[in-house]
Amino acid sequence: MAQLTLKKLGIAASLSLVLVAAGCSSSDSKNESVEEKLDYSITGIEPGAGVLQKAEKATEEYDNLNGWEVEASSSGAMATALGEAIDREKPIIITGWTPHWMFQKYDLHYLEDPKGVFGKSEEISTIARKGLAKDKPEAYKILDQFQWKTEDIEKVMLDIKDGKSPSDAASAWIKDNKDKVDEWTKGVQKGDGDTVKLAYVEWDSEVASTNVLKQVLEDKGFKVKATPLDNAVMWQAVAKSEVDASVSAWLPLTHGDLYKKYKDQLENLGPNLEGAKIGLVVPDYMDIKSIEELKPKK
Ligand code: PBE
Repeated sequence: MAQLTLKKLGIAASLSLVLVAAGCSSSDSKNESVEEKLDYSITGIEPGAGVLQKAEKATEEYDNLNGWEVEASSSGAMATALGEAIDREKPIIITGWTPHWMFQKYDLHYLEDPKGVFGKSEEISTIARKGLAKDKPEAYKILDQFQWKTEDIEKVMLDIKDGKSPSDAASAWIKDNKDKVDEWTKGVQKGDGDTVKLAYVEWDSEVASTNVLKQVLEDKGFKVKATPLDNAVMWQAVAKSEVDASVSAWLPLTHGDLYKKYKDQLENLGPNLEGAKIGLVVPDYMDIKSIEELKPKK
């Protein structure tokens, strides 16, 4: 009797093991397509970001993205999701951009975009309120002369990612790049405690650039107030002269709509960084090259 019970239990136990194993393999099946594993979803960032809006446009313009969703979140949450996916070699598609530390930390590539929804090459531009050149000519000169390269900004971004505070990362870069900073401040008289108001959005690239510029201005004797805003509000703040300037304007495409709306109410000082880019980005272990390869939702 006792033996029988044990035997029964044994059967029950092995049966449930089989069931558990079957359950596992059906939810984590090798047969599941990449699209199913992704749940037809693209990991996005802040709703106000140009790249997020373009990703939404892509789901409309590419027939093969029928049924796909772009999940808005934040730049930080996107970076965490990317890191976790990479740790487990899981598929993920993010809304990405260059310059960004993620390309130095991980092996990633942009998905080809044959329809050109994400544009080609972008520039990060400096925009200023009307009248700044007259009101604060020395600060204006620094803003106008500020320009650097992808490797410069990525160095600052990577330091921040690796734990430095944005202001420590900015001072370290400034210390190592005196020649570049000298170019930006060439011919500039000392600011006499004038306050310069900068607006930016808390994207990793803009945190880096704004912190560097803030310190360069402070080193020249200006007081700087840097205010993080939502993207559309940042553009509006410059247009309405509520702030003096921003180095976070992505053109021609990423913030093209905002530029069109406000271009007569502000001044475009031109690119501070060339060769920027936005698009859909995947880890290299995902065997996919183009947006067009993705399958629509069944
Ligand atoms: N970004 C970073 C911004 C511009 C800078 C690509 C996330 C955007 O998409 O609007």
